[in-house]
Amino acid sequence: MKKLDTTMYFITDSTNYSEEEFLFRVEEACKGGVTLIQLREKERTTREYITLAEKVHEITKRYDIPLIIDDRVDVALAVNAEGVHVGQSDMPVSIARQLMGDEKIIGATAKTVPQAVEAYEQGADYLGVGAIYPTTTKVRTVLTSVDTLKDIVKAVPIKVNAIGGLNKDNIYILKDSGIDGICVVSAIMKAENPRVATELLKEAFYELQS
Ligand code: TZP
Ligand code: MG
Repeated sequence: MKKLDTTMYFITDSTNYSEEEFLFRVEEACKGGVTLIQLREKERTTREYITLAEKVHEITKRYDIPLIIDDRVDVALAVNAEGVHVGQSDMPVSIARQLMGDEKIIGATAKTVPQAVEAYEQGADYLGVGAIYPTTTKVRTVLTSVDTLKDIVKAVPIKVNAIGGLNKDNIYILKDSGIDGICVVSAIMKAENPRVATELLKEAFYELQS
């Protein structure tokens, strides 16, 4: 696996966009400097998921940004994506690791220290922890406190990203939390200009880390 950079992790949501507009936005985010991209599709058939993933992968490869597929190891393998992300009700990390091999990136969702430790022990490369703030993105989640986030950072040696309702104006609460990066959907996906939004968000995160 190439060195994993989770600093500015963009998770997509194609809902409400034409394919053309969606792919344009993904490419603009690439130009803005996202370091990792997750294709997250909840409504599509397997065939549709694969077709879209191939198109997104064509873009991300041009920018040398690893593509992570949400939930579906089969889709990740089918398009030779760089990794997969599994939640608590998806395939266990240990099985995903067996199927994907050692070279691929495996991410997991964790909301508690025991979940984080389990995912790490089973072979996860990074964790997404949240939701830190309430979110407008369609997801079944509960809020995770910044204290729990900090405990998770201390409990595992892998990368830990915060997620949920994050934008450039509210990430200040993550200062000194020890996280490696942030995951965002709306802050980039729904931005008037996804490229500029990515640049500003990245700048805000670097400022936070300094
Ligand atoms: N998991 C926890 S919150 C969330 C996911 C997938 C959605 C985050 O979306 P947004 O738009 O950045 O709040
Ligand atoms: Mg999932």
